[in-house]
Amino acid sequence: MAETYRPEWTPEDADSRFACRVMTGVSDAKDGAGPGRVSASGPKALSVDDYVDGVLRGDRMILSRAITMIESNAPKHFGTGQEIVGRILPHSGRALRVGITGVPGAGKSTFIEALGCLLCGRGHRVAVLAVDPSSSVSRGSILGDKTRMEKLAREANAFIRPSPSGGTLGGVTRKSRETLLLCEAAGYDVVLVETVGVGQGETTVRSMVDFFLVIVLTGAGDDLQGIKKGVIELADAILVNKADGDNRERAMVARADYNQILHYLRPATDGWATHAYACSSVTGEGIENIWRVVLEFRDRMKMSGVFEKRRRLQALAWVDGMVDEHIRNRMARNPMVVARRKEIERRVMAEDISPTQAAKILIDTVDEAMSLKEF
Ligand SMILES: Nc1nc2c(ncn2[C@@H]2O[C@H](COP(=O)(O)OP(=O)(O)O)[C@@H](O)[C@H]2O)c(=O)[nH]1
Ligand SMILES: [Mg+2]
Repeated sequence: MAETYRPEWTPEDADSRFACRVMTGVSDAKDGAGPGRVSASGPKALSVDDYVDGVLRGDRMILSRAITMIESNAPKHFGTGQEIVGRILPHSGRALRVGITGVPGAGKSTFIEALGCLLCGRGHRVAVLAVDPSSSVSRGSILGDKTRMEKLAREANAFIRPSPSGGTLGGVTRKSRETLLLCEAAGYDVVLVETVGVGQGETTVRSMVDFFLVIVLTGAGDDLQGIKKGVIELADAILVNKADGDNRERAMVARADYNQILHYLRPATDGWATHAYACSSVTGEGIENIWRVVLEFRDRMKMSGVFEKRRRLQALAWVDGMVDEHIRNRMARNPMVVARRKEIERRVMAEDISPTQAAKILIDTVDEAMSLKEF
């Protein structure tokens, strides 16, 4: 019974002497973990078949564990994760995918809760995902404030999943995309993807959703400066939130201002004119209307073929992303490349060689490793 396993947080370069090994415990229902909860000794290992069947059945516990597998940075989980994704892929693609961005405090989580509850009430199954490529640096997780979605979290037809933490931008992007596909295979027909309006979040999310919504605020005078023009250009709709109480009038003014600006911008989606709308995520006013806009977008873009074409292009970007990530991981793990990289770092810092020379040396090392099939 001396079975051990290598925990996910074991450093990637740790060899067999790495001290930390975890004993596989004994599952015991009497440990107080309660039904449906993972006991302290850890969950029972599942086969790929178990994962696939569980996800397709809509089993939330298994869906969560499959996502954890996909998010794992441990090389041995990667293969299993990819196998699961490959198997569920034919069952994915059926949800309407909506990305939501906005500066912190704009009301994204509150809006998602209001919209999510509305949609659950209409019989939809709603998955909420978060993408935060900056979290590895800032350690701030946007759905860490899950409490803000208390009502939605209680809905049997809602599934809420925070952002995968750590890893490269490419890694976070792939993991989020694959999580989205798993949710679809599990029967969620609306996927809402939240991202913070900082860093690479918006472009990442734009690359995996059908409709992209930018939530904005009215504020003291600087209404329109607060938001990057580049983000507005990605939007299929601008939503001025917090249009309630004293703020209602100002929200209407901001909406009109945004509409004026949008008039001069190239729309994000061919054949669709991006407009600004107002809502209150607290009173619920305007929430139904924005959903109507999303549905109209879906119907019209499906009719014109733009919807399908965007999805194909996104699939292609996914392929490129996976290859990039794979190559990066290989580089990070290859002993030859790692050793050379350390040496280069020293020499560049000492201005002993130029960045161009340094890059050439490293590239040659990668080429050499590849030809030795060590890569
Ligand atoms: N009055 C009002 N407050 C709101 C509205 N939406 C969000 N808020 C508040 O704004 C704050 C930030 O909201 P949150 O959803 O966490 O923003 P996020 O950072 O974009 O996710 C919270 O205190 C919310 O209660 C709204 O429509 N009206
Ligand atoms: Mg939030």
